[in-house]
Amino acid sequence: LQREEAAAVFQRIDHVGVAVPDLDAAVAWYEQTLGMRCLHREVNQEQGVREAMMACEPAAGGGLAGPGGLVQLLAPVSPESAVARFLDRQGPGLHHVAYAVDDVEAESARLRGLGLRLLYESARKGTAGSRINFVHPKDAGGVLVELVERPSPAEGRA
Ligand code: V0V
Ligand code: CO
Repeated sequence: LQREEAAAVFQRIDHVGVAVPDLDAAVAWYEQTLGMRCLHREVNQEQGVREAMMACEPAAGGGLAGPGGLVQLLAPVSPESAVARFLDRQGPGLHHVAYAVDDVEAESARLRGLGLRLLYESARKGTAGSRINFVHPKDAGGVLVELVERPSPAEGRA
């Protein structure tokens, strides 16, 4: 793998995921204590989460890709969800790092070709119309790595 090639596909950090037991309490804490803003809330049944996207500063243009970066607060929707298991095992805290890529299927295939385990055969629905897949934390230095393909502006903002 060429370093230039890897740098070209992992474009930037899209967001950092944080597991929390109580979403409303966490949103209030990030707003009131850290001065961050909640840009978006969503329930994703397939991923088993209620989530909130918090921005470090008012995003230029109001989009989800604010220049100050995003923290995704994740609370479980059921005791069987991945985030519930995480909270049971290690308590609240850093859960994943998500990187923006142009083409989540192509990037998943490239990483699979290097022998990394991708969690899904094909990308699934993520926040705000994005397509997502994950690299297993055991194949990524102990970090759950998310790949995010944002919808093009034309199809986005559903
Ligand atoms: C588990 N492990 C982790 C981890 N979760 N290590 C780092 N970060 C995490 N988040 C470790 C765990 O401590 C074990 O280590 C090992 O991996 C295997 O654990 P396991 O018993 O198989 O753990 P499970 O059953 O909890 O499964 C882990 C995976 C699961 C990653 C496979 O959490 C999963 O399917 N995640 C993908 C879906 C997800 O996380 N959705 C929520 C975000 P030892 O003890 O063996 O050393 S949704 C989202 O981000 C959205 C919607 C979005 O951004 O748009
Ligand atoms: Co995420």
